[in-house]
Amino acid sequence: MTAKTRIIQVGSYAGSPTANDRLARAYDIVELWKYPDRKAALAEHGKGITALVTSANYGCSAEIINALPDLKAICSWGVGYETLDIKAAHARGIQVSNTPDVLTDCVADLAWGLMLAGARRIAQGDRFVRAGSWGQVHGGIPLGTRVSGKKLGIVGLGRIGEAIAKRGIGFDMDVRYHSRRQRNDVSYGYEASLVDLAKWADFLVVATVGGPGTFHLVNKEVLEALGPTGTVINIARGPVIDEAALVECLESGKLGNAALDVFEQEPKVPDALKANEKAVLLPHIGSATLETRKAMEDLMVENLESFLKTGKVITPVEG
Ligand code: 8YV
Repeated sequence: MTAKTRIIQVGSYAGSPTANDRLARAYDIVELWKYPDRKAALAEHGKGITALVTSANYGCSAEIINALPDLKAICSWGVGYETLDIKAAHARGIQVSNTPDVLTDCVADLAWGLMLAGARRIAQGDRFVRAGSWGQVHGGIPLGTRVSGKKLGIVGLGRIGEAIAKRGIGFDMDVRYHSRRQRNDVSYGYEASLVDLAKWADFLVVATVGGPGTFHLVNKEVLEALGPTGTVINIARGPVIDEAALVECLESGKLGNAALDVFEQEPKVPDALKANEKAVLLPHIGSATLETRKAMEDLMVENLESFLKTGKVITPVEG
């Protein structure tokens, strides 16, 4: 029997029911999260290790990369990679893979769930019924806002942004977007200024990448431009929105509603948001369906296997 290949696993795949067992069956895993002193663990077990698996939330820092002299591939579970030090990896010729495409539809669906939940007060209505507050009169919570036929602004027209735009057309919405560059392969209206997009839009969906380049891109000025009848939806990364400004705008009535799957300091959610009926709050579940989590796991493992067999990952992160 040949010995199993030793790989490093940065964190436990709690959000992917079979990934830990599947990896453990096929590989000799160094379970990095179990060591209180990661540096010492890497020094003791890292030599000769060529592949590492991680996720969008655990990331892979330059500290880990530098502690692994033989590392050649980092295979991550998740599409976002702002937590992985791509520069440090590429400087050493280390390939990095993520899991694009397989989660696009489910994340776009959740953006829709949030949009409808915020506008039509679905979460608030559910709380109202559970609290036993519903009397005989129809309704009993404040009126919501129509979604169909409204103006949908999308921040970042990548794979997920485009899937959200497509769904907007199904809701007879007028769709425009803002991104660094205008795309010439789509017919949606382009706004070079995010403030102008927010002024125009009824619903502003944040679908851009995270990281320093988009930190607080949606600031007070953008939220105020969206205005008292506007709703901001975020399925991207928490830090893209200035959360303090968001709380202030919701409380002062300068912004209508917020529907959020991501937060600046997950899993911490500001009490002011929890207390606000105009906010819908979810625990980062954009990709959290059985089908998508399985597909993410498969693609992460396929990248790893491909690297070990052919020396090349399948879905490399460029850049
Ligand atoms: C994960 C994600 O749900 O793919 C990503 O970048 O953010 C999500 O798919 C997340 O990493 C879990 O916390």
